[in-house]
Amino acid sequence: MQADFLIIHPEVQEALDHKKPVVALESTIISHGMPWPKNVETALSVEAAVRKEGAIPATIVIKDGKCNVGLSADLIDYFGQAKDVWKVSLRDMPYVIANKLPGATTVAATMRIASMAGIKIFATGGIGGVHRGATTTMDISADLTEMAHTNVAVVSAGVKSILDIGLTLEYLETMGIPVVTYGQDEFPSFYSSKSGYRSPLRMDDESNIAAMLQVKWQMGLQGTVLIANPLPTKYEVAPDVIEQHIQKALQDADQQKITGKEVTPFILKHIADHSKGESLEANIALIHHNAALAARIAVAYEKLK
Ligand code: PSU
Ligand code: MN
Repeated sequence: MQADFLIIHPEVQEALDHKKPVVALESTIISHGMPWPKNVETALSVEAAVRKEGAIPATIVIKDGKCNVGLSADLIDYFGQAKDVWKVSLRDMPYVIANKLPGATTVAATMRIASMAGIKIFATGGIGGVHRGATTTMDISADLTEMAHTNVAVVSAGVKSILDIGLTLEYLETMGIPVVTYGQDEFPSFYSSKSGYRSPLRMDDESNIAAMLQVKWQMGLQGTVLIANPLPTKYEVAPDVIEQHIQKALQDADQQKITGKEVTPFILKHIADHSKGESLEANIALIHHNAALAARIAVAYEKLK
C-alpha cells in the first residue's frame, strides 16, 4: 500500500482532510542546493512565506524508509547539515526507501510524493530540463517526464540557462505540458526575468490559473501545468555574468568527467561558489516569491469547488 510509505505531518493531514490549501516544497535545494546555515534559514522562511498567504507548507524528504510530508524544524535542520543525504529522483526512490537511507527529493520525486499525499500545488526554485549538449549526452531530467503524468502544478522561476531553454520548451510541448508565465509575455530564466523565448502562455491572475488546473484535471488530462514566475527585477543577475560561470562550470564538469545525477549539483555549486553570493541571494529571493505565488494559487484552487 502506498500509504505505508508515507508519514504525513498532522498539520498537513488536517489541512488535506478539510480541503485547506497546501503547498509542497522540495528538499534537494536544502541538502544539495545551498550551503548551511542559509539552506535551513531559507527552508524555514519559505515555509513562513507559504503560511503568510494562507496555505500550509509541506516540505518533503525521505527518511528511515518513509516519505515524510511536512517536517519539524529539527528534521529540516538535519537535512541541512547531514553529509550523507542522497539526491533522490524517481529512479532512486525504491533503493533509498528499501535501504532506509536519508534522501532529499528532486522536483520529480517531490511531485510524485506530493501526489501520493493528495497535494496539488508545489513550489520550487528551478526545475531540471534538457541540458545543453543533450543531443549527444541525452541528459534530460526526469523532472520533465514526471511533469507529463503527475497531477501536481509546479511553480518555478522558469528554466535556468545551465539548461538549453529552447529544447526544454520543445520537450515540454512534446509531453503535452502547458507552460504559463505569470504576468509577462517572455519566459523567464531563473536569474533573469528574460530568456529570449516567448512564453507559450501568459496568465496574470491566480484564480484563472487555478481554474485552468481544475479544467485540466477534471478532463482527465494528466500531468502538471508549469507556472513560471519571473524573479523580482531588483534581484536579477546579469545574464553575461551567469553565462561566464556556466561556460567555466561546463568545461570543468567535462574535464572532471562529471556525469549523470552529479551534473546539475556540480554546475549549480560552481555558480554559487563563483558569484560572490549574488546568485545565492537571487536564489533565496525567488524561492520565497515562488512559494508565495504557489500558496495564492492553492488558496484560489480550494475556493473553486
Ligand atoms: N535546478 C535549479 N536548482 C535546483 C535543481 C535544479 O536551478 O535545485 C535541482 C532540483 O531539485 C531539480 C534537480 O529537480 O536539481 C534536477 O536534477 P537533474 O538535472 O539531475 O534531474
Ligand atoms: Mn541529468
